[in-house]
Amino acid sequence: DEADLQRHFDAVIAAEHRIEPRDWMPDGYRRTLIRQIAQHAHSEIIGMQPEGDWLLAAPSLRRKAILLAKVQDEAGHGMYLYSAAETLGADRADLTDKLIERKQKYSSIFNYPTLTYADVGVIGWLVDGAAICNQVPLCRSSYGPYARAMIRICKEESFHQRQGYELLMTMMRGTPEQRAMVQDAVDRWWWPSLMMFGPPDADSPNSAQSMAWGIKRHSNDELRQRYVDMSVPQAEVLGVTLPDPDLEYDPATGHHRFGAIDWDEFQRVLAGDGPANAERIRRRRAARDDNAWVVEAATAYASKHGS
Ligand code: FAQ
Repeated sequence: DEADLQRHFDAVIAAEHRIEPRDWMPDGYRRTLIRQIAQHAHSEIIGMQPEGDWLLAAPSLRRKAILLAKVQDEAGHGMYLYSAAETLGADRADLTDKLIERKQKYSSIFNYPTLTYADVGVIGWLVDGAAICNQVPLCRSSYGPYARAMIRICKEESFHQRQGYELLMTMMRGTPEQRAMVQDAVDRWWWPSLMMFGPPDADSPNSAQSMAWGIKRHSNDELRQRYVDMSVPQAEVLGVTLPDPDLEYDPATGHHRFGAIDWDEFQRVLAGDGPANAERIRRRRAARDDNAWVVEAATAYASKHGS
């Protein structure tokens, strides 16, 4: 009966084994996973836009080839993640509709515009850096298909991060104008990148249950701290200043203290009022609607020829 199934589920979680699609799971566990995996998939797909904006203006053929490969990887990540959500009974077209109708979220970070080519480098360095910090522990998530998708995604994110850092290193060896461009991009992206980890632990309604289920392995604040500690020495090597006068190493804890995050800004962006929210959703809606004929044709073909 249900109590036996629940006991078995609890024992699998306690033993750090994986839950697989055909296993019994509590409704809340399924709902939480669909919510998080869908949000993650939507982030990858919407996340193609800020960098995609530079595909036609990349400064060289080499940079264009690199950027094209990275943006295509992001599409691939979205696909693995939608597949993982489908193993839980979700429907990909329905998830896309929920994104467009703003019933499901995507990461706040992709609601900021990319003003110069340095932004492409900073997205690789900081945004992919934050994504790795958050996602490496998800490779040990209790739900098998999600954990396995994360392994491949993290390998690709590590490469993305290095390409961003390399791009910035190249610009920092360039003209004073190029160095200023890098610093300006860092100034605009640093604080939003800290918000990627989610609200402070005390205001994070989902963390405790998600950690008890082994979906999340660390709290939002723990991962944010790890990211700050990781980024400070990288900023020094690059020769940029992180825009936080309170950022300071604390020898007593071995961690960097940092200034107060503007959580009002975070809430505004989540509510749909960030600099690029409307544009991101408008384009995603247009992509769905303009390409509906492809879906119709493929569906008709599959029903005639069997799939
Ligand atoms: N933006 O209770 P919590 C990438 C929502 S990386 C928007 O703490 P939870 C790679 C949260 O969903 C970015 N919403 O929630 C890339 C919840 O709302 P809900 C994607 C946020 O789930 C790089 C509410 O606030 N990565 O795409 C944000 O326990 C470059 C309360 O928060 C992932 O999604 C935010 N920043 O923890 C692509 C990683 N933070 O659903 C292209 C997987 C929180 O109740 C270019 N996700 N919210 O209505 C996670 O690890 C978790 O879901 C957290 C949030 C840590 C994001």
